[in-house]
Amino acid sequence: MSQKTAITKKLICKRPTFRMLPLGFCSGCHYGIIYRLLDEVIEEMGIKGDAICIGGGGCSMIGAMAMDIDTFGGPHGPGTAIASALKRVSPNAFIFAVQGDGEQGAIGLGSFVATAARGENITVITMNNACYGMTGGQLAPTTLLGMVTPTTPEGREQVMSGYPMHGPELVAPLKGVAYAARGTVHTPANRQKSKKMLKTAFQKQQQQLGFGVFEFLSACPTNWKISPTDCIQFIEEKMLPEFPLGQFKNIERKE
Ligand SMILES: Cc1ncc(C[n+]2csc(CCOP(=O)(O)OP(=O)(O)O)c2C)c(N)n1
Ligand code: SF4
Repeated sequence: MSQKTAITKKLICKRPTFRMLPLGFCSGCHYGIIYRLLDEVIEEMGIKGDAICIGGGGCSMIGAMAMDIDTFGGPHGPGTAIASALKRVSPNAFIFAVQGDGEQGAIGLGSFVATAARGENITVITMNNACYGMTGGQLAPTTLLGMVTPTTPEGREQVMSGYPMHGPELVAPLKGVAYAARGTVHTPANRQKSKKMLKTAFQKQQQQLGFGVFEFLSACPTNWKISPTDCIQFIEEKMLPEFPLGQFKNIERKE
């Protein structure tokens, strides 16, 4: 008689029950994983009925528009201003804006910093792929020094294009900011850590503590022109030294 081995199964994550459309991201893009995390967190927190997502211009918009929640398709740049207005007229709604790093750090920078300084009770999710993804990979404020893009064919150099910008660290010292952090999804362990931080960022809004920002590092194989596997190595070796992971601010109560 064969001996049966008992197998204990532990559910680590399950498929979210809502998503209207399939996601049309390039193969190897991390945006799909990030949206999956957003789906999971929204479902686990039970905020689906109250949530409104503001998408901007850029690839991140593709995922925002495919969520089965209320969405607002804002123009490229002022997503945080739109989110502020929506929160003021619907204070009981759960408002989050999704922005590309290009959008947030360039055309939308004034709005991003002003919204943080005002301490608007909203959450901003940033997708940092170190370039303007949708329009062909041009230089963004987050592009790494030495990184080749169509607008920096010799690689970004500081004298002409400045240093890379760090969104969460930039606004963390402002009094209106309740939460500022960065994560990545390029390994399963980091995916789980990021999920935890994303949930914390969302909880700050529920607790009415003020502005929250959570930045995801994300691969863009199409514009980086390397394979999805090499993208993981690129994040590990090039992005992490420039963009440290973790929480830069996490307040428990307002001053
Ligand atoms: C006002 C305005 N300026 C410029 C554009 C063109 N545009 C569309 S997407 C984009 C860049 C997107 O890059 P990023 O914000 O980093 O988002 P990603 O595509 O990488 O997610 C630009 C410049 C636009 N749609 N509207
Ligand atoms: S262009 Fe880059 S960011 Fe946009 S969907 Fe493709 S891989 Fe993702």
